[in-house]
Amino acid sequence: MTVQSPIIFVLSGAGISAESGIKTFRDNDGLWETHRVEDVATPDAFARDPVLVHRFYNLRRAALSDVKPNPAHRALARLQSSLRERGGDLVIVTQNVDDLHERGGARDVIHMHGELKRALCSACNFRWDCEGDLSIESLCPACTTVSRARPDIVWFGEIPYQMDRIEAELARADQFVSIGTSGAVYPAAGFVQMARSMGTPTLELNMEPSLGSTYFDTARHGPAGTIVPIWAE
Ligand code: BV8
Repeated sequence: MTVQSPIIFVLSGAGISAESGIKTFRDNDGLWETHRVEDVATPDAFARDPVLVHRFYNLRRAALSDVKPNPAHRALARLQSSLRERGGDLVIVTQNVDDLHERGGARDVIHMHGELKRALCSACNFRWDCEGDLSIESLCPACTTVSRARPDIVWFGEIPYQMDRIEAELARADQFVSIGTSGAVYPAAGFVQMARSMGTPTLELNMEPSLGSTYFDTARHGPAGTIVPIWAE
C-alpha cells in the first residue's frame, strides 16, 4: 500500500522575512514604530493622505531589491517540491506582502494581505504588476482613470484575499504550521483554532510564543532561518 505524502498548510508572517532584513510589525524596531497603523494601512488613511500612504509603500517596494530570501524561505520551497513529487503538497499562505517566498523558489503562494509588487485600480478593480513607485498621478492601464491607483494591499477593515481557497486548503491539510507570526491580526490568527477544531495537528515555529501559542500542539522557538530548515529537512 503506498503511503500518501502529507499536505502541509503553512501560515507565514513577518518573522520569516526578519533575517532577510525586512522589519517586522511589532518587534521593538518594527515598521509601525515609525508609522501608526491608522496612518498608513487603512482605506481612510489612503483617502485622507494618499501621498503619505504611497510613500510608505513605495519605500517598502523599493527596499525589496536590497533583500533576498533566507534559509527559511528556501527550505520551505525545497519541502514543497519534494512533497509535490510524491503526491503531497505544501500550501503557503502568507500575511507578508514581500516576494521572498517566490524568490526562494516557492510556487503558488497565497498572499492573503496582497503584494507590494502589485497595484490595484480602485475605479475598475484591475490589478497589475508594479515594480516602481505609485503616486496620485498614476493611471490605471485598463480604464486609464487617473489617481485611482493604489497598492494592491489588504488594509485593516478590508477582506483578505482568497479566503474561500484558504479555508478549503485548511480543511484538507494533514498538518498546520505557523511560522514567524505574532497571532495579532485576524482572520489569519484564527486559522490555528480552525485547524484544531478539525483535529489537524498544529505546530508553531516562531522566535517566541505567539499570542495564540496555547492553541498549538507543539512549538519550537528560535530564528526561522535556523529552526525552519531543521524542521523541513
Ligand atoms: C478583516 C497590510 C473582515 C500590508 C496587514 C476579529 C476577527 C476578524 C477581524 C478582526 C477581529 N478583530 C479585529 C479585527 C480587525 C483586524 C485585526 O485583526 N486587527 C488587529 C490589529 C486586532 N483585521 C482586519 O481588518 C482584516 N480584515 O478582518 O476583514 C473579514 C474577515 C474575514 C472574512 C470576511 C471579512 C485585515 C487584516 C490585514 C491588515 N493588513 N498588512 C502591509 O502593510 O504590510 S496586517 C500586518 O500584520 C501584516 O500583513 C503582517 O503580516 C500582519 C501580522 O503581523 P505578523 O506578520 O505576525 O508580524 P508581527 O510583527 O506582528 O510578528 C512577527 C512575529 O515574528 C513575532 O511573533 C516575532 O516574535 C517573530 N519573529 C521576529 N523575528 C523572527 C521571528 N520569528 C522567527 N524568526 C525570526 N527571525
